[in-house]
Amino acid sequence: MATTKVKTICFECHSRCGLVLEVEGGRVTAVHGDKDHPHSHGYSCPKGRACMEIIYHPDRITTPLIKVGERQGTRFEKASWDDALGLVAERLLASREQWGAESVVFGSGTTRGMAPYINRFLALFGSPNFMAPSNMSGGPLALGSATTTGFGLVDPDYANTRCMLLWAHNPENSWPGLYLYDINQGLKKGATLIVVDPRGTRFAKKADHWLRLRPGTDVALVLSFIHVIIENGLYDKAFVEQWTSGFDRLREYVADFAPEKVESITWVPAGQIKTAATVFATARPSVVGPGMGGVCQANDAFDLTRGLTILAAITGNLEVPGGNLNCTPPTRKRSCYGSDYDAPRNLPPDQAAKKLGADTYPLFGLVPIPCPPQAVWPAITDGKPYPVRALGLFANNSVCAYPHSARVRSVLQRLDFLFCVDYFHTPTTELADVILPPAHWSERDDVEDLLMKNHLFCQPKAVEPVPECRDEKEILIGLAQKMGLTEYWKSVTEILDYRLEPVSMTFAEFKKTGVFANPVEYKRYEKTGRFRTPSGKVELYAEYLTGLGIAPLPVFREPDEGPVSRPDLYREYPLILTTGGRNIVYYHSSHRNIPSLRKKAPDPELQIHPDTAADLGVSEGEWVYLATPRAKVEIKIRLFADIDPRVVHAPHGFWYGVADGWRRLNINMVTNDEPLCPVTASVPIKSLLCRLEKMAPR
Ligand SMILES: Nc1nc2c(c(=O)[nH]1)N[C@H]1C(S)=C(S)[C@@H](COP(=O)(O)OP(=O)(O)OC[C@H]3O[C@@H](n4cnc5c(=O)[nH]c(N)nc54)[C@H](O)[C@@H]3O)O[C@H]1N2
Ligand SMILES: Nc1nc2c(c(=O)[nH]1)N[C@H]1C(S)=C(S)[C@@H](COP(=O)(O)OP(=O)(O)OC[C@H]3O[C@@H](n4cnc5c(=O)[nH]c(N)nc54)[C@H](O)[C@@H]3O)O[C@H]1N2
Ligand code: SF4
Ligand SMILES: [Mo]
Repeated sequence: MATTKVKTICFECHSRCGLVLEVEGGRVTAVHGDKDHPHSHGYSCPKGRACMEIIYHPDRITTPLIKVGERQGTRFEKASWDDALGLVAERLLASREQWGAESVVFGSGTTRGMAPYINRFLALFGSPNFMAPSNMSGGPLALGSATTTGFGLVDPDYANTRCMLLWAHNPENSWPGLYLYDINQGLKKGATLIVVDPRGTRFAKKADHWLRLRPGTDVALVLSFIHVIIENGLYDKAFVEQWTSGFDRLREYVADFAPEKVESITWVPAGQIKTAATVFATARPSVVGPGMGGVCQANDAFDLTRGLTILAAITGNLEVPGGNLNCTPPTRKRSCYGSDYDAPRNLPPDQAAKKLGADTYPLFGLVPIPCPPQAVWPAITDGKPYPVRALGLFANNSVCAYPHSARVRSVLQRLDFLFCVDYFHTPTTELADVILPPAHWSERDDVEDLLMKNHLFCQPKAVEPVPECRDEKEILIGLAQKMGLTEYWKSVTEILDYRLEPVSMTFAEFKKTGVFANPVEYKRYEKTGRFRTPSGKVELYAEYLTGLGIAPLPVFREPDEGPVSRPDLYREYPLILTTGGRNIVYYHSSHRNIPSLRKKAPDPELQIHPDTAADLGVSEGEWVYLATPRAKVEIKIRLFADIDPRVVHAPHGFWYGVADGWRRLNINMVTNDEPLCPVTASVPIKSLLCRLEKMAPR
């Protein structure tokens, strides 16, 4: 049989490597890395290589399903697309009729590129409410850096740097296709590596300087870096003078964060703080590489991301080769999170103002960032600030992904109507009234530009969808038609041509080249004469934020559930718990049902120092209960010497294959969803308290 090869973009994770799929008889038969891809350079990981197991999985949902019998039950019957979409349309329209358009929320997990299509739909329907976990992912980073410099700190130029500072970031597991090649280039050329991480990841262990901090104390540490740099006159004086505002206020403020004092807060020896800060400031160009887990999952996430941005700024590393670049996707307003589609921006002001979260978190009303799930829950349970009665979830396992799972599950049960779009059954789809089966990324045409530096990629489908799965864009088109949203796009081609308009290409034309890049611009502020901030300068002291009730300088806040804030609780729960360090074989709660991947990491494993394990009388491979004030879960002991004896780490996303797995194995049963970061709604899932309890032998 003839084999064809299709170059496309993988979407098993956000790295979006270039892959070449071999196709035979209409099926994907082999997968290779694409050597020509400008980021991944031929790399592929086990998840991407396992995509055939996903596409042709015996459990894949391949027809629409409608719940029958008890609403709290789990019985579904196969339905036609016409009937399923008809039912969804009817229920959404009924909700709008009774409670207003804002009572309907569409949500997505890591969005899988769906944000534009969902937002446009919502705008035409009349709801400002697109929900996503940006508040525990890239959102705080975007907000903290954009309020300081006018752009996100998301484009580190690792390949050309002399010093890389990986802060709460383990790109080897989390973003290999996007960053690994560049990092290795930089390291080969002799760049110094600094890693700030409570765990000895492979990168931490090979770093020149590994700062093993107490989880959740990052803001104190970054303020101490800034202290050392200012105190010793190591900042870029010309840049600070010309391009920043509020330097004197910053200098005065950080005087209080001497390394000796910060050592007692962060557990990082003062000498190490001084050395790392000095190396970072003097190596130049240096680059800050912020993670999205560690820096975006804390009660002071906004302050941390601001602090990191200030660090890059005062050392003269903004928009310079080897520093933190300011890349713009070629499609600009029509990029993945572009303002073109943003539902609130396309609604009348009074309707836009209803965006959930905007009243509590003022910045959310100003920028195209999704509603935090934690702002949606009270609307479902208590009708606050108004009732939300219907929810549609695209690529999101809310019950397992979001903190405090028991609460999330009971919130979802309170809805009048829930529909889910997912490849597989999950503890979330179980609660749905309707389940719709989406096409896999290899089965759908799309364009990719979220966090793709200055690139835009074509993702042509390699094969037709497994019958009767459907491209989610077509699902939305079908739904729009049923609901009379006549202004919605009419075909996938029309959608993709629309997105490509800014680069003057049609999708058919783009397929021939596959990649489009804008040239990287350096020091754009010199050409325009300003940073895109209210003062036109880098806001070291952001006076304008005080008007929104936000502190003008980054404030360190102790983790609310930690040894310092809650000594009482610490006596009962004497271990600090951090969660969700990425594993290369899994994407969040996905992939546990893929045999080749599960084999590599079959169980949730608690990383714990051998001395602590010995003290507690637990040993390698033993199953124990991990308890927090909320609940307890089952987890397997994995001795791990490269962690402070007072800290443990638990992975997230386990549930599959065990009866009641969402309750028994899922770490989010024990995490908390309050109190949140008051500016970004970030959730504190990287620093909590826990204890271990012995289990009767199995
Ligand atoms: N404790 C703890 N919890 C965390 C984190 C942590 O660090 N610690 N991290 C958080 C973060 S940063 C995030 S972003 C969230 C992510 O949370 P989610 O995005 O909800 O997580 P996933 O498990 O990747 O995806 C959910 C579902 O999407 C389905 N899916 C995959 N691809 C597609 C597709 O193309 N279309 C459709 N319709 N479905 C698809 C999968 O089958 C899966 O069931 O988790 C958060 N949860
Ligand atoms: N394979 C795989 N890749 C993924 C994902 C996945 O689920 N699987 N998820 C994707 C998503 S949505 C996201 S948001 C990114 C996240 O990407 P990253 O932020 O790079 O990933 P994490 O592993 O969550 O966190 C990075 C490191 O932070 C450390 N850390 C934990 N607590 C703290 C702390 O308090 N302070 C500091 N400084 N460090 C801490 C952890 O030990 C970990 O090694 O990954 C993306 N890539
Ligand atoms: S790292 Fe793996 S899953 Fe992620 S895009 Fe690359 S091949 Fe796909
Ligand atoms: Mo994320």
